[in-house]
Amino acid sequence: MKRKYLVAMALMGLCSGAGFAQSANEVLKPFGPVPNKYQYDWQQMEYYMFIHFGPNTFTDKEWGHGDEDPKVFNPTKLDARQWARTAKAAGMKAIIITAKHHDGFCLFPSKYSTHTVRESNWKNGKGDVLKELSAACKEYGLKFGVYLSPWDRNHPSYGTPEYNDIFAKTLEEVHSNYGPIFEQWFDGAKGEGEKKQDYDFPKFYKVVRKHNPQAVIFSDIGPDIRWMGNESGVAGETNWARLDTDGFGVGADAPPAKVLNTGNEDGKYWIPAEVDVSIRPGWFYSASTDSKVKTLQQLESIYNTSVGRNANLLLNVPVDREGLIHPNDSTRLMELRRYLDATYKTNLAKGSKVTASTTLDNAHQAQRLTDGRVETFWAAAGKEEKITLTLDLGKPVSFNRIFLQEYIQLGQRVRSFKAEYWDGNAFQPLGSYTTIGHKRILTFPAVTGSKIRIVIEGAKAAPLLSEIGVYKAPDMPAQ
Ligand code: FUL
Repeated sequence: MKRKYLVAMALMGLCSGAGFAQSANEVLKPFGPVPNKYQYDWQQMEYYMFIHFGPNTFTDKEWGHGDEDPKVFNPTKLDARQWARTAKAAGMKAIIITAKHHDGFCLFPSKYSTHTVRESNWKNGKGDVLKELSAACKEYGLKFGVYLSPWDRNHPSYGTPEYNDIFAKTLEEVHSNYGPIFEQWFDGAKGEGEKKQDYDFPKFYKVVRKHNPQAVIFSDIGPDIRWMGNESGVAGETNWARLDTDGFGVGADAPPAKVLNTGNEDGKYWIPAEVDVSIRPGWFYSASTDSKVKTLQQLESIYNTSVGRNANLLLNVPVDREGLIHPNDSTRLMELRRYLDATYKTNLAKGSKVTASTTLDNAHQAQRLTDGRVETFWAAAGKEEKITLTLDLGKPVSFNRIFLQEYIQLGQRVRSFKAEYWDGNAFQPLGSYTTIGHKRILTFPAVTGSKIRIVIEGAKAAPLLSEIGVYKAPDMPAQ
């Protein structure tokens, strides 16, 4: 009896140390926290625009004091359709604008402030930037999002208990008048040594959920999307979409930047990272940075260290004093678009023969990895120690990018893997890597190979991958 039991165990691979087979129910059950529908939809967006605009644009400041004359805000040719057209042509999926930055100035005629577009000369005080931009986004099929800074250096009630009500009402104005809103951005910056104010975030979240239940809420620690700990565009090489937030807060109370950068491997909540970075040295427009717009090389690198590291990219393109996106910025955005299109036009893995050392069942065959659909996936038959996926390209092909995607709807599972290519004689290493998540882009100098091998060396549960792509990025044009 005992012997039979051991034989059966060995047959199932249970004793072998090579891992163990699991039932489909086990493999396909969510592992740890998983994205809700809105977080999942948000993750598919990958790349969208941030716009910083307000009195700072006209005073050449990054942080306005709140005592600026509202009349300084006077764009002469403001055209929100030009912004939306540019974002669309850049391949971005949305625009998030600073409806209210730290100086308190509202880009809409708020009832709860006397420091708004209404007090400016722009359109004789009759203008409303949010109205124009939300309409332009609809026209161009883009989603619309808002940044509102809780820190307010202008509002007289800031620093008193009433301020939380005022801020909640301001949020309500925005969320009830300009929706649908896909993302609410809460800034963690808060003037140290200035007036003290404890923010009532639960109250603010309630307002957002009531009017735009589909909106994802961003702050240092979520609840839906987290900051990734720096403003240079570089998410952690290891990047879990999970975070432990119990006992933490926004700003000074946030987890260390290093933790936000990588997430927590066993974090209790699904809180993926968003990379916010500016195309110029500052967040607001300044003529002094016209010649300092990031290069194509820098932008592609940022794309790889954000979208390519399981994060979404929120790229700031500040509007200038005329109320337009400056040609230097839009030229660069188009260069990046062309470069990415040229890179990802042809998936060299399409049509290749894909095999796996383990496969759960017919419905989850390795061939699914190249069907171009994130909804279908290959599933391993269990959490084995070493799992090999081999792509036979049929002939030697030159490539310098590989991307992989996990089927994140059932959790983030892969913790380490390596990539290799067949040079005709042997498998040669491309590199060793850690997490995958929604998307991982591997970049390396071009190699020529007829096969690619992905070896998953560590997984927290049976790995589920939806896509693998192989590409050749063109040479960077001389800068
Ligand atoms: C920071 C702010 O202080 C900057 O001005 C900018 O808005 C950036 C996106 O977030 O915390």
